[in-house]
Amino acid sequence: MADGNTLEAPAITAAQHAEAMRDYIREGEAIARSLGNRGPIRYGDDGKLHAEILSAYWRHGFYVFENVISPDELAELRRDVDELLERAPATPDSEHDKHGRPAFGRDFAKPPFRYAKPLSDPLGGTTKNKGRHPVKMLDPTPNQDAPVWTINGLDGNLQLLDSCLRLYGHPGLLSIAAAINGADFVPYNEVAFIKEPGLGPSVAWHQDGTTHWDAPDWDAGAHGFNFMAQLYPSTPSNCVWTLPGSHKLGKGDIKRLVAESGSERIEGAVPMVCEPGDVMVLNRQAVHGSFANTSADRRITLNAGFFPRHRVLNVTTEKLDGVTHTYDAERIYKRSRIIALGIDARRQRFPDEPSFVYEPLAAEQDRIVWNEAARAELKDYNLLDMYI
Ligand SMILES: O=C(O)CCC(=O)C(=O)O
Repeated sequence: MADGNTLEAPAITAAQHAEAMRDYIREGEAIARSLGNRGPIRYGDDGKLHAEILSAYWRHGFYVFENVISPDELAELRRDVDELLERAPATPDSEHDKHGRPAFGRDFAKPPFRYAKPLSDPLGGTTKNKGRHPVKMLDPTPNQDAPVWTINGLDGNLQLLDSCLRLYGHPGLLSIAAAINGADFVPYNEVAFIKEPGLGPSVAWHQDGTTHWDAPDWDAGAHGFNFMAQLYPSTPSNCVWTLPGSHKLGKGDIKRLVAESGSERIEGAVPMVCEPGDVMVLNRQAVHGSFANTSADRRITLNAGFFPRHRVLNVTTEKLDGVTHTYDAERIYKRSRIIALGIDARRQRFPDEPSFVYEPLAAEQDRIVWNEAARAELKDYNLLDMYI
């Protein structure tokens, strides 16, 4: 450790990086599988999310819900994401996709595609994202045939792909959001993390929350949670790792954790391994991150995040890009309508599935219809994203 922000590390190859991860992966995966925080969505006699699930979530800060997405829905999501990626600008500033056609998404207010250098760490040890990623991760040298850029994320999933909007209205997932954050839960953003084999960059260790750490009524759920829906195997080499229980301990000292561990491989952290179609819930206060993907396996994760309403109502703060916003009731109402749109989009596609009742908008749900006019309104909805 030279200055506390960077690891003193000589350039290493992707193969050496994978080798360095071997023991860490074996130990971490064994712990992860022994925690008792994975299984299908289950309900108690009261019709609410089973108390055992909630208790395991609050104990560890994450839970893996297995087999949430059916094989057909999963195939649709994968196909849609693949088609979208084919249409992405060939480089961050290009007007054309890699096939020479006009690229998709140049007309959105926020670029829908995020790019990074293969196996790099774009955030660690920088002041980006309000400086919440204090330590730089190892950035192995990519193989010689690697492209200059890799797409490592999407922003505003719900306006990019109808299949994402339909998944957003999933009754099981929304019932989990209500169980964790309360029936008046509030959405904040929907993004995707893409880690292509041999290319996917790291996401340096961090805690998501940026506002409520010193609040007198701070608690283990103060900054909400993220759903992370897995389209491909989420393996110890490509997945998000977390330090179980760290969501309960307040603002952690990541520099110290890395220093004490002697490397970026924080001791006690576990990989949140999932099968395709699983959806995990991760507390935004948990220490978490992902390593450069030097494995042969692709990971694509669809994130959708939610806050408890009372934690965001009338908060004025900077988003990660440094711009200040106030989240008043009007802003929350507009942003929450997207949940009702997702519920209707799903109802149209799966008419036999009981729909979720989103309490804040239950009286209006019948009038919130997914159609071409709603699609036009959805455009640039992510300008209303919120962040605490
Ligand atoms: O998916 C990943 O690699 C990182 C996800 C993450 O850090 C987040 O959602 O905050």
